[in-house]
Amino acid sequence: ASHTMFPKGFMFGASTAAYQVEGGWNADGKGVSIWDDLLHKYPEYVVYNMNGDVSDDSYHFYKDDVRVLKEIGFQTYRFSIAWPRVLPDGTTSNINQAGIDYYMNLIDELIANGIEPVVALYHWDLPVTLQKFGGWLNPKVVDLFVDYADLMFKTYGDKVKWWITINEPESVAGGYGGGDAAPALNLFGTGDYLSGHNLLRAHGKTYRLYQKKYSHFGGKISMAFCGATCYPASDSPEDIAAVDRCFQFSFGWFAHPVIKGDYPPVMREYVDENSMAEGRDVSRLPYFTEEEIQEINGTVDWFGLNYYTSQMVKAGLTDMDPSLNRDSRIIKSFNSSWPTSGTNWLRVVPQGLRLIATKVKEAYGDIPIMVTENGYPDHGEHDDLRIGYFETHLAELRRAIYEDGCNIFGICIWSIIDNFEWRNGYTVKFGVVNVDFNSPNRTRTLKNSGYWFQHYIAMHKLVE
Ligand code: GCO
Repeated sequence: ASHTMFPKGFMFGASTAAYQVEGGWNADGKGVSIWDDLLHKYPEYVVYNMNGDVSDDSYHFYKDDVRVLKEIGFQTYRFSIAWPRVLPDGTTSNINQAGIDYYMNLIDELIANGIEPVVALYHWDLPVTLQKFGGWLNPKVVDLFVDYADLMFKTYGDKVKWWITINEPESVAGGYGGGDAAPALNLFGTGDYLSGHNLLRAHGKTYRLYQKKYSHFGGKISMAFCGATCYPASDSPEDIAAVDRCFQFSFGWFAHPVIKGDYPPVMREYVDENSMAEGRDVSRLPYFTEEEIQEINGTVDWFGLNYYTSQMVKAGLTDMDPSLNRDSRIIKSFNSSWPTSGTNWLRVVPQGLRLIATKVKEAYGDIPIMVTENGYPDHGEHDDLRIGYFETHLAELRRAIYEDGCNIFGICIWSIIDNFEWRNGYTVKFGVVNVDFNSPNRTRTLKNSGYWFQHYIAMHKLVE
């Protein structure tokens, strides 16, 4: 077979997240999320005081989303459920039927159009009622998440076969440790590890619950992992070791526990050592009990991989921002030859996608991989650069499949429509479909990249 095509059965899809597209922030009984709360209290957190109150208004125009997905030919759609839309105060004692209906209608509309749903339970919008007692810092949230997941599996489990518990746990933890996300807490080196610990517990318990109560549905569960894809700044053994730490402190932080039962040894060693040097009695990186290890070990059926860009790394502490690399002792930069994009954190490095797929295989074996995010940001004009981005990344993906034997069965690009890009608001656009934010019904129209995908996917359907 020619390797200009993907293997038969390979799935092409697109992604969104509730807060980024839905709007309807208080419609029909929805509760307030930590993103609603943060941006209502501190509008200046986002450029031009933008927020997700209305956004693409997918809450009202989800049929238009399905229409463009279908027009392009996407076979899967990855979206997230807003926890406070279905459970306004975060607990199952108060169910918002309008919210339940919204996702049921969306799922039914997708299935009626031959598009398979891939559903994330948590893409960062915690009910603010739970943040009031610490949010993910509080182990009680673990059980509330499991109750929420239980209701979602019960309600949608006969229709949804692909589940993601947590999207980018590292980014969620960042929200507690100085990262760019709600609840925007600055507990670097403590809040991040503790919230991450509870995310892992929540994931493990949710997986076991599904096994016990819902395995007859035959669904498959994962997380969408993110992290840094790193190239060594030099051939020195120190920089080569830094590349491994770069992987273990990002992807490994969450993937290692759910696949091997505990944190990566190098992360344990470095954080323990620093904690001791700080005169602490116990490590800032919490420990799992033996029982928790049993529960968490082996709880992903597939590997959700988010990839956008890569980094150059070298070993060392920096005095620019000591907090950021205090534990991992790596210094990141971009290779100056990598093309820039419409946002400062993303350089175009297609070969990094192949590299990270092979790293995942090397670290975790033959687990099936779906690329759950990959995309190119611009300011709305240079959409041909987006086409180039996808063309080269998809070529690297085929190399990973055919030349490196990686078990990659699909991709969901980011994103189907332009949407609320967190602190960049609506100024940075990732959609293959344009949204007219001045029109009341948020008119969606395909960009060049949308038409390009339409052709690309149609060609692929010829594969036998
Ligand atoms: C995520 C993402 C998306 C972003 C995308 C582009 O899952 O990480 O943050 O929500 O919009 O990655 O930045």
